[in-house]
Amino acid sequence: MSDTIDTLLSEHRTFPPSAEFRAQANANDVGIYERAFHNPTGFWEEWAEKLDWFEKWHTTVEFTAPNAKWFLGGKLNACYNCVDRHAIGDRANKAAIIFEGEPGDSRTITFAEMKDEVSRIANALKSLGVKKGDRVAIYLPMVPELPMTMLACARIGAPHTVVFGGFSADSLQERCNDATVKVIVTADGGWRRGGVVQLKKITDEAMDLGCHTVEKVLVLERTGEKPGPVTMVANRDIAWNDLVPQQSADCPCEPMDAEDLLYILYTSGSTGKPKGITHTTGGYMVGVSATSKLVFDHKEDDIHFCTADCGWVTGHSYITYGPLCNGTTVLVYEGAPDTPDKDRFWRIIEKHRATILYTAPTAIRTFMKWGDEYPIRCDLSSLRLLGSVGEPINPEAWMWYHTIIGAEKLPVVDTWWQTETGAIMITALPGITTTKPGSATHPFPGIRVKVLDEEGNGVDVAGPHAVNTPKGGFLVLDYPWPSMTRGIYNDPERYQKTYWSKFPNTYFAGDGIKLDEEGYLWLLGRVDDIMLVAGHNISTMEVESALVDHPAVAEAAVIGKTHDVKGQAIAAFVILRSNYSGSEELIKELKAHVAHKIGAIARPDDLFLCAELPKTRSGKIMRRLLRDVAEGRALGDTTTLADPSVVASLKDKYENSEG
Ligand code: 6R9
Repeated sequence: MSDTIDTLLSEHRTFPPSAEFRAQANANDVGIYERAFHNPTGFWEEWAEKLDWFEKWHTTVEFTAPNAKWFLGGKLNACYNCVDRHAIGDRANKAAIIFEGEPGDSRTITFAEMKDEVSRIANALKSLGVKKGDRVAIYLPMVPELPMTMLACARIGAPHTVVFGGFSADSLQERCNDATVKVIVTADGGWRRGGVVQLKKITDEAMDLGCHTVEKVLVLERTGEKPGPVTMVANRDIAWNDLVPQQSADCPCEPMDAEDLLYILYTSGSTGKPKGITHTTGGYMVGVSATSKLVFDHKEDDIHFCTADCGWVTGHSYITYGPLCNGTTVLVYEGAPDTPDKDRFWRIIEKHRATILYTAPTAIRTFMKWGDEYPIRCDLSSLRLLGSVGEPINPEAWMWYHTIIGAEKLPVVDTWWQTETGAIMITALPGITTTKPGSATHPFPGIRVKVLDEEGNGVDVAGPHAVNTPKGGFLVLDYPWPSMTRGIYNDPERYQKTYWSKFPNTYFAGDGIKLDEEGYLWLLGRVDDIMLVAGHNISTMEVESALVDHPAVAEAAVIGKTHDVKGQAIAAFVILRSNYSGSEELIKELKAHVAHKIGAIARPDDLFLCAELPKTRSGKIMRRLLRDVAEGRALGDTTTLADPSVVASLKDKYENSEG
């Protein structure tokens, strides 16, 4: 990105909160921004007061970039805050987790039952030799035992590292070795699209590759006889059922220092080995509980359905730690959104009367592609708030979410954050913010964002202030916040280099962003993806949104392809909605549509219709691989792809087409 990002698309639709929603909202006074801006430390302290501490902190924050410490001297336990304090009194018999398995089985676990079960798991881990400070890898399907094992680790002060159940033996091995893991908790398998992901078999492969520090493997039974009994290695593998149910339901919560490690979560990054992002206890819990309460407006009877897997940070912060810390019921689903049919999410909402839905743009665009009939035939009347996370949400996807799922009345909060930030950083507050489709709106109270150009000049943004100096550039943060990562596990140099070296004493998020004249923030995607076309910076996001704006288009991915004259030319990969079929005319029409929406400069040179796009396992489009396809190169690293065959067949078809 050379200087600032040209801002080409504009969006004029606005959606103020309804009077009804505003009246009942946890945050409905815009003064919250001003107060937090003038005294961010005081703002976070107020949220810290709502946690249960064994010992109060003496110093709220110490920050010397890149190292922050929060709530120094304070002692608390994350599991105590998520479980024990709700397991007494009125909430004891309230559902903590409502679980829906892919085959259709469901279970409800109350806070009181959860306290007993988490304590048994914690005692089982202790019996396997896990002590405070030891690392535990969790390689489980999305069943209640996954968040419960995370909490059991937190209970005894053993940092966990959750490895997504779709990752390979190599990935599991690499993570176990980097984190010098002592125990792996896994399952025989997990259900996915009617089949079984054989987690124990993959764990065995990882062990054969060499997980040098792993002593024991605890194996939950989930899929049973399918596809057959697992092999248990003597003196290493222990069946969950032979160990956990026999344990005492009494296990004290270890008093942890606010700065003690709570977990490590690996993020892949586009190149290089995965980074072990660390989070500590006090600041992280303050960040996730405050944002859960204000962004999702959690109330006592809410049922929070977050469709992420606990293998991603979203499942850590907005299934396990944030909602449960506030005593909110979470709805957990194990499987795929199209099993047995494409209405599964909507059936789950209908069945369990979910009130809040938090999902990703990739899912929303997939639902748009499948057609409206699936949600329309289900009763979604229990919903009262919708959230989005993971990628920029195109205005048309936002509108579909609002109209079809939200019945044109529910607030939509688009939340920008990262594994590294721990908690939501840029978002609407549903009782305060007038939203614009496609904009994540404003920094959360207490958060200060900067939009900087290449020279380091730019503007500060805190709260919803109207500005008359729109600006495009890099999203950075130079003010500490409680849930920020404490660094890359065992690699402070890489941490400094990756995030803190582009601008002095400033956290570089790696995303492009623009601030419009009304003070709204628009995420433009990863800066590595931004295109330079005939001297103009054009974000992939803007061209993709112009394409998705066309009624025939369900999903689009746009990249800059090397061009002799223009520097880069735009190539677009487009998935049509299910009721459209491709033709030369449609391709021409789509190119013209982009030129009409944005300007001739953004007209794609190539537009290629395809059935699928290469995505990471968490659903983010991998544009780097599309650049390889468009430029006729051998494909780069495809190990983080959900389905490597997608890009291989795309390459094949692309090379045999006119483009
Ligand atoms: C929570 C999560 C972080 C990256 C981030 C950005 C993209 C996430 C977004 C968004 C635009 C949003 N991202 N939320 N982009 N609008 N609302 O996804 O964490 O997996 O670490 O990814 O995701 O590019 O930098 P993580």
